[in-house]
Amino acid sequence: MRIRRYTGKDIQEAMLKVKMDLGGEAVILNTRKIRRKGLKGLFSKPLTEILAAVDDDIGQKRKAAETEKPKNVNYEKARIDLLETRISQMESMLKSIYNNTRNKEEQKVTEPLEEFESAKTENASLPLSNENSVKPAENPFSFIVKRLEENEIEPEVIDVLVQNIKQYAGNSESYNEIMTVAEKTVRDMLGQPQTINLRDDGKPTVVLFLGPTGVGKTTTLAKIAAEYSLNQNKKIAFISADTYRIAAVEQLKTYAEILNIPVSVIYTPQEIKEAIDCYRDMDLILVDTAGRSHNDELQFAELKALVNTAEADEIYLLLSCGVSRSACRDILKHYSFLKDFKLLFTKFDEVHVPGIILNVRYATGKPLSYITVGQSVPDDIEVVNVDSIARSIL
Ligand SMILES: Nc1nc2c(ncn2[C@@H]2O[C@H](COP(=O)(O)OP(=O)(O)OP(=O)(O)O)[C@@H](O)[C@H]2O)c(=O)[nH]1
Ligand SMILES: [Mg+2]
Repeated sequence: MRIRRYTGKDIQEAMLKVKMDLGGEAVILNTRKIRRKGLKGLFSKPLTEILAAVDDDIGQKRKAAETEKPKNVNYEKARIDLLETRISQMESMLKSIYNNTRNKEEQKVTEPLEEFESAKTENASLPLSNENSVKPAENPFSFIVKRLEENEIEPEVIDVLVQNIKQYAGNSESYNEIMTVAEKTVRDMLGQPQTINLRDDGKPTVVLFLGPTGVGKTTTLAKIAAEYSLNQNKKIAFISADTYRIAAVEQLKTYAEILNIPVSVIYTPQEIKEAIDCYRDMDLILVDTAGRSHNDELQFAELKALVNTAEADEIYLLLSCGVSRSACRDILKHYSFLKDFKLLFTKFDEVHVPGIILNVRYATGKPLSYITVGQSVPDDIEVVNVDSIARSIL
């Protein structure tokens, strides 16, 4: 048995060295992170060390074979082996993701009661001990209510959910069945997310971003612009209606420059029509608005005038996931003058509970859309994943 240590900047590099030296038959005895010696080590990333062994017989045969082969062929072979291993790992990962998604899709298309029935049959085929092993000691409804409360769901929403779950679950006493129904009920309440619906009559789609100060309007607009211009090859223009602060216009102009998107700045609500008209050859016009305090009546009146004059195709109301329930109720009251809008939640990365999403969705009945998960433009934005939110709420 030959035992050797190999180091690399990561596990892949160290494994490549093991394979090159000992071959595919090598056994990994241990892996650990180590630091380089001396001062340098304190400031650099740790290395990965692998302790590997190979049977002497195999080692001898390999040595003999090696002398017959040129060194670089050997190196290439090891690289190919490693790549093959990685590809097969990726294949099995993709397969399991595909199977999971397919199962969820199949669940999604079934009606509540049908799904409940199918959950019943699925669970019936499970060994009895399996169901018992996941069944908590407490009543499933107490558990559900506790989870909803922990996620800061409004009491009124909890009542509605529990009523619906009871209705769909009938007289079932099975924990698994009730939880399946509960998840489906929360998913139904969240509804399907809707993203920007581009017009198909050759005219640009005008989208307005509204929301409290600092919620992330400008950053989110830049993320969406990047997606549509870089990935979907759409022609985009920005309009900044945020003239309260010079810095705000500059912020948008910086994104516009990076993305090579034209910007115009308007100073009164009446100018918006003209600005939209200038961009009639574009696919998408994104309008950034000033973060106005909803407690400032004058500023808010101007915002209402802007909304009325713009006649935008879509309006996104941005809300930070970190806002308290009472502040959120107050914000929604002020924006209740909006008729049609979609809900866009920001700063999801800063919270631990997604309750606000369900609360606001219930209170407004408006569709969910995107969710932002960090400060990075353009990466930190996603379409709301209703399944994962429902799962995490329960
Ligand atoms: N952690 C986190 N920070 C975010 C997110 N989105 C935006 N921010 C940060 O929030 C701050 C305000 O973002 P802006 O885009 O300027 O917000 P705004 O709504 O345009 O602000 P006003 O124009 O002043 O009303 C910036 O520091 C952003 O980087 C997010 O999803 N997560
Ligand atoms: Mg802004």
